[in-house]
Amino acid sequence: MTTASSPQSFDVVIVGAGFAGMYMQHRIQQRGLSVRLYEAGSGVGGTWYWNRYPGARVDVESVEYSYTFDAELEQEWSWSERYAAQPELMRYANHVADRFNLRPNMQFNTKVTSAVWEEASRRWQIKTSQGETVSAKYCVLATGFLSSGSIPDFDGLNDYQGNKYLTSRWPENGVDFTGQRVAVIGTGSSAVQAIPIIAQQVSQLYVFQRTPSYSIPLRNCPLDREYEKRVKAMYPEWRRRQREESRAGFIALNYEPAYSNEQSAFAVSAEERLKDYETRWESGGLCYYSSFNDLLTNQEANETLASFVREKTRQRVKDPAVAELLTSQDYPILTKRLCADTNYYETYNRDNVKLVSIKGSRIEKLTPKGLVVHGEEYEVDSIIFATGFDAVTGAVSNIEVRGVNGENLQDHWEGAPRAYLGLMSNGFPNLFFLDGPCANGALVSPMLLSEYQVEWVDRCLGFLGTAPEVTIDAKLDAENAWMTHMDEVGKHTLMHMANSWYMGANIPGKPRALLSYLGGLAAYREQCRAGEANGYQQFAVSR
Ligand code: NA7
Repeated sequence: MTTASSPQSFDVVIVGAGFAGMYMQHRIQQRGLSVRLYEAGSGVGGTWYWNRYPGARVDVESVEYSYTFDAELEQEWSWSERYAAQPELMRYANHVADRFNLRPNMQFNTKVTSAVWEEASRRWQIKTSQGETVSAKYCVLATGFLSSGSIPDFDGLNDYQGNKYLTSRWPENGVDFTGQRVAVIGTGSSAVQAIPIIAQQVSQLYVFQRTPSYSIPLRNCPLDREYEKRVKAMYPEWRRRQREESRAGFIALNYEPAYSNEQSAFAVSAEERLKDYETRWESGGLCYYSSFNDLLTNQEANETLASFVREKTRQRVKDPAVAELLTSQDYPILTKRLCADTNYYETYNRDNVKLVSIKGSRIEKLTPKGLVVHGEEYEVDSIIFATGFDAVTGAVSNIEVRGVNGENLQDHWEGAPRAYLGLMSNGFPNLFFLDGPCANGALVSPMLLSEYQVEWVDRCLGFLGTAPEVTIDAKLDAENAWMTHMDEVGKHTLMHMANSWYMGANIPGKPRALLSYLGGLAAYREQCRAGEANGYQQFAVSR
């Protein structure tokens, strides 16, 4: 019974109403357990709720980037475009929340500020920004790996008197840049999507590029209804292929690949290789992730694709000097997130767009009127920070999480996050991560990964049963072995050659460490299956 002095109690508290948190909640509700989901935003959708910048859209085909767990949902929902834009993804998230009756157990505009394990009750004591304390037998952190937006600590940041916008916290009612002089800092996925649209409104756009991305044309279009019919008829088989055969959790359905992660780039002739790259270029999007199997492990193989993409890029840009800046990548392709764009490079052919390279240099300072680079001041009405995220660990580190003996999760993660299968950290019983560190969020479609993890956690709760004091904790040995395996797999890739968010290298002071498992979805599923086999022997279960 809850009294004025005892906290409200739930079987499960979930943090985050993105796609992972929503599905987790659905499974918990189906299990008949009590659940409360806390969400900082005022609605569902997670990353799509916050990232409303112009041009925001998914770059995995929508028929693949959607829930797979409910056949009726799959059949009834119809996407309007090959790659849905943010508003449509929000409609989908809201549809799911209503269809599965999730809202009554959700509390919006509420951040979880701390989660502290109480040994005596074997429960999590959870505090929120609304001043509540609740208790939960299980806590699931579905906080997302790209949710803690980052603005670098530029000199003079607060001196600037114009408008400041962060792509990942875009104003709900949009922004009209008509006639303005605007600066965009950053050229990652968000900037690559936003720049072509913003350029059409502004009088002058300055893009400040530190590291050029590699970008492939997205080739978005209205969703062909015949194609949709074909997909819907074949969904069970295609979903199986996504889960069991793909490395990345998507198979680029539109493109029936000749080579699908099964052979080296050098197992075919140069002509055949080029033909594959050309076909994928025409198909668009991220389908290079399912190309040859050594692109991420062999620098020479990687260069065959990188040089192909650089050459294609040069053809899109009229001014050779600008093209040179846009193709001066000094890291292997795919070791930073590949971008997929609509007219990104062509935008630099406009008279009102200027690319300013700060490679090897930096933004010196912000002034009341603009920003200074190479000693030159650029006066602007607005600055857009497309500067990325404190990825993977950022959102979790904003919560004070204390486990057994009061150990702080951040101390346990000092140097690098640690989590067995990316699901649980030793010393933090009954606490699960979804789409968190040490799983393969970096290179696997988050939709597929989080669905799999949710189902894993759900099965685990079924195994544990309903005894009130039951606990589960990843054994330290298992966690250590997983970290060793993760490093082993990562070591054989080229990932360490780029300063990416995959490596925590985009945030000054963040320890440089591989944050994701790079073994591919099928291998990850296999490891997770092994982790639950034999009665969860890699876990300490106490009843
Ligand atoms: P990204 O991909 O991390 O891009 C951030 C961009 O901001 C990138 O070009 C950075 O350059 C740039 N940046 C960051 N800090 C600075 C400073 N101090 N000065 C200049 N430029 C800076 O974030 P996005 O939001 O675009 O995309 C994130 C993910 O969302 C993406 O991977 C997809 O999974 C979807 P850098 O490359 O670090 O030199």
